[in-house]
Amino acid sequence: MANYYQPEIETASREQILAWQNERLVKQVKHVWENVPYYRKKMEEKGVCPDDITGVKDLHKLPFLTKDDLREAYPYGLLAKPVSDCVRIQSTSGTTGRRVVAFYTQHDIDLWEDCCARAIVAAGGTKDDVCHVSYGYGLFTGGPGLNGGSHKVGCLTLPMSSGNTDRQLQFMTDLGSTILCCTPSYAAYLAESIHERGLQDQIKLKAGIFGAEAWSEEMRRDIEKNLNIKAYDIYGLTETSGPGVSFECEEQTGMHINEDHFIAEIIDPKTGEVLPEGEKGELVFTSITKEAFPLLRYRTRDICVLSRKPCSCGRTHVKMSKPMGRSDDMLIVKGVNVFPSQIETVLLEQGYPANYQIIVDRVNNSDTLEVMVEMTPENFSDTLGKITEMEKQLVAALKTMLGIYAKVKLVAPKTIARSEGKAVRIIDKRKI
Ligand code: DLL
Repeated sequence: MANYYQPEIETASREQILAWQNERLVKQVKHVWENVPYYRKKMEEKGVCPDDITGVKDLHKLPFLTKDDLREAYPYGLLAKPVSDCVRIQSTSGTTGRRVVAFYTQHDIDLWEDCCARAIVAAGGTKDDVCHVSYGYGLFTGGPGLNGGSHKVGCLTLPMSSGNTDRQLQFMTDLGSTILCCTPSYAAYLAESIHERGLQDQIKLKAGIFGAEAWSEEMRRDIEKNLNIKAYDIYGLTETSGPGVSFECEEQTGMHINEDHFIAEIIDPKTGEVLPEGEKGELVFTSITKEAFPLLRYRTRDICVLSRKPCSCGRTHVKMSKPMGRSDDMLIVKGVNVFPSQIETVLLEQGYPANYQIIVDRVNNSDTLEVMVEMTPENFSDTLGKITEMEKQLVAALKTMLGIYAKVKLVAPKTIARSEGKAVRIIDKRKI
């Protein structure tokens, strides 16, 4: 028998959900029109005003919002409430140029935490659970989001953050953690560490809530087997609050989108045309309850499929498939968003040419990032010590830019194959 955190919402009739969406969308459009000059200008440019939006059927009339808009309006240009009404920011990893800062009122945080609480309850969580949160805390939304959800459910919350595996395992065994929240790659790594240390018998985990990066069904089976748990997917992005935009139920056949807070559309990424249900395309979200940082028709760049097939769990909210890729060149490595342009910026700053290749792989369930770079005729060296020194400098500069370790391999000038068409900059060997 399924458990719900907010049963009347999670199992509401389709008519009820549409009624909520219609009413909230109209209100949200007025809110941004009145409070965000940036939005008003975009709407005026498209010849739309709030009176044109009478419900979800008119959504397609609104302009799209993109990451470029967020960058242009950075930092306060899309804020729809006075700063004095905001109580928190969260942000994505990335350089200043790419950074996304999301703002929250206390009400926004409250609703976000409800969404995360729904995910925890769907994974079997109750107030008797010990919820071990190993997503990063701080600017990243993973830790704070699941932490808040866990409080709402009433679980004993362990705000572990990521890293320090010995400490993770000590708390997990001493306090009897029953639900693990982290990236799937970290879950796989923790599973391996548990087996290496022979701690299997001391682990009480029953469920895991894993997201923030792509993971395959194969990886799910491995984690479930190695940790002896049921592994649930969770999706979200900083722009729309963070984790909890959608989450898996016990059926494990896609993630229910919290449609009382977000309207989802699938569009053709090339033409922007809205696609019918069941077709694969780019996911677009409109947040209809957020006060401080509302998004109208935000293009996520995540490619997926929506399904309204009835779900055996009793939830009525639409399901999205696992994201199957992206319509831009963003890579997610160890849960961190990496743009090839960031890597290129570092290389050019350090005096290297833009002849490079980024190789991403998954070794022992953990992502690896390697950058192969050509030396220039000027800085070329065939002395091992000198090359090692140059590689070290680049590793440090990349770490500063990306926040994660990237292995660097320097090669002789003109070694990397030139392509006749678009340069092949990224080789992603992960099977997803
Ligand atoms: O990753 C929020 C999050 C935290 C989600 C914890 C789930 C758990 P960002 O750092 O802004 O936010 O990255 C958002 O990550 O557009 C997707 O491309 C990817 N992503 C998030 N969840 C999943 C998932 C958080 N379950 C970007 N499967 C999104 C595949 C995911 N990709």
